[in-house]
Amino acid sequence: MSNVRFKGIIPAMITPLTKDYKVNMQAVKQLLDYNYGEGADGFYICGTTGEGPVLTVADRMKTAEKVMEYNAGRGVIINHVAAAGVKDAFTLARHAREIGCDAVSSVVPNFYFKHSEDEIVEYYKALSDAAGIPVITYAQGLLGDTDVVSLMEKLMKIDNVIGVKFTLFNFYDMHRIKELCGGDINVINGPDEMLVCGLMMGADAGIGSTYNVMCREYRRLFDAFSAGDFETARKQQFKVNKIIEVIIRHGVIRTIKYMLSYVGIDAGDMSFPAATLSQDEKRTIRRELENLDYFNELKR
Ligand code: MN9
Repeated sequence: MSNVRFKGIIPAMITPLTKDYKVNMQAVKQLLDYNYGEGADGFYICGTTGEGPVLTVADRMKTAEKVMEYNAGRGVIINHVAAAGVKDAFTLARHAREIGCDAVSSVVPNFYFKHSEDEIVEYYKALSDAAGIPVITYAQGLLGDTDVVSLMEKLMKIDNVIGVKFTLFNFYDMHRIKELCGGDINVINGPDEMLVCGLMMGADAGIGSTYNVMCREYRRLFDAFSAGDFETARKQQFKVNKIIEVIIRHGVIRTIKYMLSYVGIDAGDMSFPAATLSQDEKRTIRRELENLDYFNELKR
């Protein structure tokens, strides 16, 4: 079977929270329904965007279970399981298999200590053993100065490891990774603001935070690219980037959560101790989005 299992547009699901920071399952369901309606191919859950590493293991399991139930086979579910304690990550990985997730994913260990290339390889071996389902590794800032191409070459030798979510900004490296295993490697673009670059350099799919609120636009981008219509793909990228600028300026997760209220989804605030958006900030965001003509389009 090909390693390239995941293609298309996969929102990195934000995790809706109630006022007392419990996961709001009703809003999880709404979020899935909404994004499938906008053309999503599946979801990446409990990642950075989903605040996974700051939720309790119990909350992560419950969220994953509910996602699997509501998803009802409509798309793929990749469950990010990294935790500060590796035992928790392995527990979450086993659980992901039990509930039928399509894959697990994990940033490199650890959130506090820098590990050598060999140690990172050992981690993914143990994770793959625990998971027993496909594993998407993760190239991002925690890698520090580790050579990502040589690391990926080693990781791809591990059973179950099928690819990488690439959230670095060196697309030359991305392409060198895509050339590994004769191209039989699932490379997934991380930076939403450069999805078109990632696709051009060989990415098979995109996983992104801002897809939660602009899935339809990314769908168009991806479909245009797949049809060889690079000019339309580029225009779509420039269109979403105007919104991304607003989102980044006001804080990615909190702004996306706020924007979801436009489509009737109460995603709440970011986990404590992140500050909630003030009424003033909300007004500013709304004004900035209205200036881009996006607000009305989003609401439809
Ligand atoms: O999942 C996200 N990266 C991280 C990918 O969370 C580290 C991106 O979607 C960014 O949030 C986005 C905005 O910079 O590109």
